[in-house]
Amino acid sequence: MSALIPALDKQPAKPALCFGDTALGYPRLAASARALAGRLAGHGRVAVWATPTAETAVGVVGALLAGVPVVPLNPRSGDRELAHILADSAPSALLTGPDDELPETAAGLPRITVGTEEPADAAVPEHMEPGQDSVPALIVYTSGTTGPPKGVVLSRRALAASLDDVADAWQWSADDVLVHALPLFHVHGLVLGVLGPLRRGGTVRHLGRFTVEDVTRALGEQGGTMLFGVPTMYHRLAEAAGTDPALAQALGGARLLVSGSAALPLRDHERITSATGARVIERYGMTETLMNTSVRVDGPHRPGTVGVPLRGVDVRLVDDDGSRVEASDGETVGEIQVRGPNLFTEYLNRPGATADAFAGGWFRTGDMATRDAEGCYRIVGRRSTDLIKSGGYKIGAGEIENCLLEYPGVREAAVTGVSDPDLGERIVAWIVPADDADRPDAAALAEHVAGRLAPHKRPREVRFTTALPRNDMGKVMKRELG
Ligand code: MCA
Ligand code: AMP
Repeated sequence: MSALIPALDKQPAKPALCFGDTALGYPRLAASARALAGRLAGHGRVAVWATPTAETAVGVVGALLAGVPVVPLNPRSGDRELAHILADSAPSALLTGPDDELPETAAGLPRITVGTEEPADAAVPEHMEPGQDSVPALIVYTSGTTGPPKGVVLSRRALAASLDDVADAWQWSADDVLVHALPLFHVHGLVLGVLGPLRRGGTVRHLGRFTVEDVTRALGEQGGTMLFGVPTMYHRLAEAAGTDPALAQALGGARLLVSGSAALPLRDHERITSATGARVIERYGMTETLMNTSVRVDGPHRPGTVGVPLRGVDVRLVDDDGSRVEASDGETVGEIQVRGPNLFTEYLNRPGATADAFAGGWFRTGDMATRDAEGCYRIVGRRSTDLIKSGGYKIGAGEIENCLLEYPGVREAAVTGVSDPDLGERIVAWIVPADDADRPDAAALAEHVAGRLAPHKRPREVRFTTALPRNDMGKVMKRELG
């Protein structure tokens, strides 16, 4: 019996995974994942080329069955980012689909092609899923304020606890068909969006890429019951819903619309509700903590808040001098700190960073919030201006600044997140050119960052200046930019 995904053994008669025209039932998912698990014996850690495909999902499930930790890779990672993640996590093989083309940086790794065609009755080895819940399951890379991304080690226990907590808050059941178009190299799309439905014994329908038309079809004629998305996606749905009756009907008919990864502006909440009658609920999570709070299906509807702590998660607010904020007045701001079985184990290879992230057993999220009389949390900002959330992706300013500084003709660089109606924040690069009469080309700077790090980390705007505002210590005062 699979402890993480019991439906692999029970095999309910329904699709488990739908990606475009590919649909896998539970018997075929189980057979394909077990066949892969058999091939993974002896591997210490593997990476997966996390395209939005059934192969990625089967690859992750197979590795979980084998007890082999998986590192999901963004297939659009630039050479520098990919080289860093591969060197840091040192996988012994790379799981790919049959047709994936790999860049040179990844081409040296032994490749294991994942199949999804294993016949349901194939004689494949029984899985070897480990018993201990503390065994690492996933290592997900996430950006920090400075330096390259860190690998967040997530145990089997953390995945199971968090998925069961949100199921409790959302009354998520085997009857739900989850629709989404999220990337599979982050927690939102992979853990909530793929392992979530599989743990419930339900169905996931992945759209490959986000379009309003595909959301309409998937929630409408294809019978989806839940939608997960980042605020940028809900913003685009809100823009369209007022003039698109089919979309409004599809959204209005869904059992649950859930937004997360960044704040959904009140205006988008209101536009969706007025066009469709449906309400979007927000939940708050982080790669290191998985899910912490959510508006509950059976609780008060509080748009603009991220709801109440999930069952099993301790949440507190702490002020600047480290004392606990006791007020539940909707006004007093403190840093959100979290404790519970949902937390990560460590940052891979970084004991110092792991120790720094905790205060007396509580994980310091860096998110600032208030709590109201009903216990609902409202996120009001972040401790650091060096963390940017754009399109739901967390992006570290320092990493982009270092990359920009390598570009010929750049003397100084600072990166900020500027409010943007579609992306939440858009990345702006402030550049002091070495020669103001011969400025580097803005599009070439964006291309440089996209190619070295990742396309979503590229500056959407470049502003040239003759000097950056600095304090007496020489630190750039980012709040003065813009
Ligand atoms: C553009 N493109 C480029 C360049 N410019 N490619 C290379 N070089 C360039 N200079 C390509 C892009 O790759 C993309 O290709 C297309 O052009 C459009 O890119 P872009 O404008 O960046 O996309 P977008 O339209 O802005 O994307 C919006 C989005 C996306 C779909 C909402 O931001 C997204 O998927 N966000 C999800 C983030 C997420 O899952 N976060 C979870 C982490 P193409 O057109 O082929 O795609 S947070 C988390 O996990 C925690 C636990 C939580 O709480 O959830
Ligand atoms: P990541 O490190 O990519 O997992 O992003 C985690 C961060 O996303 C959190 O620390 C928050 O800043 C932000 N976040 C996630 N969900 C929400 C939400 N519903 N509202 C506001 N911010 C959110």
